[in-house]
Amino acid sequence: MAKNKSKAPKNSSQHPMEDFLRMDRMPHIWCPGCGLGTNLTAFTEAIKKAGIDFDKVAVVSGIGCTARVAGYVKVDSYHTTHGRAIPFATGIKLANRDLTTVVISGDGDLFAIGGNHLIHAARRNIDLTVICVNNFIYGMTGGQTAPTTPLKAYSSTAPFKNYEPPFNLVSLVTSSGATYVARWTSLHIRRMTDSIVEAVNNKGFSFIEIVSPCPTVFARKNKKGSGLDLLDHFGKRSVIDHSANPNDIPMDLENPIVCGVFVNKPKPSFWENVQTGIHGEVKKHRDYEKSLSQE
Ligand SMILES: Cc1ncc(C[n+]2csc(CCOP(=O)(O)OP(=O)(O)O)c2C)c(N)n1
Ligand code: SF4
Ligand SMILES: [Mg+2]
Repeated sequence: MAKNKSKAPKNSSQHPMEDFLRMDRMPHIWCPGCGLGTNLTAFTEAIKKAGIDFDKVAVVSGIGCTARVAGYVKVDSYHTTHGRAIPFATGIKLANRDLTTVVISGDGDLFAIGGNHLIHAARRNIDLTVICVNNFIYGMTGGQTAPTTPLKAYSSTAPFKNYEPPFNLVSLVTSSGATYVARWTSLHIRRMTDSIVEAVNNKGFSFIEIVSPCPTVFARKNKKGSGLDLLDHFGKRSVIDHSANPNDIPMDLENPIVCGVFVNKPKPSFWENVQTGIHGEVKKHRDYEKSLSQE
């Protein structure tokens, strides 16, 4: 792929990320201490590191605080409707196969309203990278319970605690067929960056969960302190174990947050399968027609 056209800052007053952000959209809406700025930095660093031209990247988001990323990156980007980032991205990828297509969205967007699209894109091994920022809650809309809210956590819709077990995101996407699956926290900046490089290079469905602090809603409702306190908490609780079975590493409030790359097993993507299949079938059909004309 072509090298990206990133340059060093032109002068000392230029922000180091100016080449990759829509500066006319600044200041952003994210709260102080939110993990989203760090996660976005890791993403842009990863694209630079992968040597991918930013003109060859498409970013697609649904709706939510995380989904605002689509409005801030200076690439072709689409801020779609709630839960619909994956079908939108699938269309982009199938029509423009040289575009590195990345979905960046929240846990609620991708696993609640968008859950069906997600599991089927994984099953089909569509060549997408999906980065899910898991802050355990619907951040943008005021902290309602999400499918990721830990058991016995508080939310604005669970004032007496949540009694629904959460999804284990890495287990769900692995069993659905994803060919690259990783989990990191916003504290693991370098590992997260390297993982995004691997994910965009995988020619199939790649999924990265980023466990990320939401100080304004999740931490406040659960008395977890500031964004920095949450990062400290993630740092103390996380362990890296690439050999962990995704089914055995649920996310809850007490146990270790097991991070790592759990799946990296490329297999033919949906497009490759269709191409191979259609070429074979067309040849069979032509051979058959030829045989008829020779009778
Ligand atoms: C069809 C529809 N239903 C509900 C909403 C309201 N809504 C907007 S964002 C959101 C939740 C976002 O949560 P998440 O994806 O976890 O993102 P976060 O804000 O936490 O980053 C909801 C329910 C909407 N915009 N459209
Ligand atoms: S509400 Fe939470 S997720 Fe949204 S910007 Fe604020 S801290 Fe971040
Ligand atoms: Mg969320």
